[in-house]
Amino acid sequence: MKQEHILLLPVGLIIIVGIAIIFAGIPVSRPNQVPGGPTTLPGIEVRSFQGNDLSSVNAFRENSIRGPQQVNISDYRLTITGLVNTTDVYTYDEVRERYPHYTKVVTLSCVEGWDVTILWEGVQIRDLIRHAGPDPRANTVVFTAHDGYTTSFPLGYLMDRDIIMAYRMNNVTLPEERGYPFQLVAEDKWGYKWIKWIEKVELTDDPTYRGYWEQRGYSNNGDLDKSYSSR
Ligand SMILES: Nc1nc2c(c(=O)[nH]1)N[C@H]1C(S)=C(S)[C@@H](COP(=O)(O)O)O[C@H]1N2
Ligand SMILES: [Mo]
Repeated sequence: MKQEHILLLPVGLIIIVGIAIIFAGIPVSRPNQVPGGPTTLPGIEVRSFQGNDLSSVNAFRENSIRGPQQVNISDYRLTITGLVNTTDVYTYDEVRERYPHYTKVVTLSCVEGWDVTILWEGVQIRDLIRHAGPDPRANTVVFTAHDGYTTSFPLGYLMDRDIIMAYRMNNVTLPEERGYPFQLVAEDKWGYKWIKWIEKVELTDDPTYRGYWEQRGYSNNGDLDKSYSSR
């Protein structure tokens, strides 16, 4: 009896060491790992970033003119056209693969009195406009969305600043009701300038163009630090 007990220790150790050797030899998969960088796992919404508390991607009031739009991504095309050297037409993947990505925490404020602070990720719209090559006569950019919504900006606002066209918010893909595939992060502008479900970006020489809400009494510049009423 005594001898059997003494044998248990080395036998147990051999089994444990054996299991450890087997597991050490099995390669562990590391998705999306950048050498030396963190492993990014998709699908988890972040709620704070560099000291900023972020709103949830679900903390919005859905008040779009025709409700949430369902964009079929295999049919989806983004067109940059109008007063440009060449009209560019992109698929969803082409936009994300061909241009550098940027992230930024920006607050969206709606004229209804609510706001949300979100970590946005996307491409800079000026990179796409530059690629199309603005004609010297162009001074205005009109955006059109899947629901027929439109809004416009001075060309200078989009070219002189870091204006993001977002495809992710808080590290998750834009949900359908938040503008999938793309929403413009129109910094320092009222929420009605943050066009969702963007399909067309058209350069024009008509600074008097008025978008959907702008035709209904909201200011054309949409500047946050000014009244949104154009009357
Ligand atoms: N295509 C489209 N974009 C739109 C709208 C819309 O009705 N259609 N509403 C605008 C308004 S008034 C606001 S406040 C913001 C709200 O964005 P959210 O729905 O993601 O919160 O979207 C803007 N972009
Ligand atoms: Mo709004």
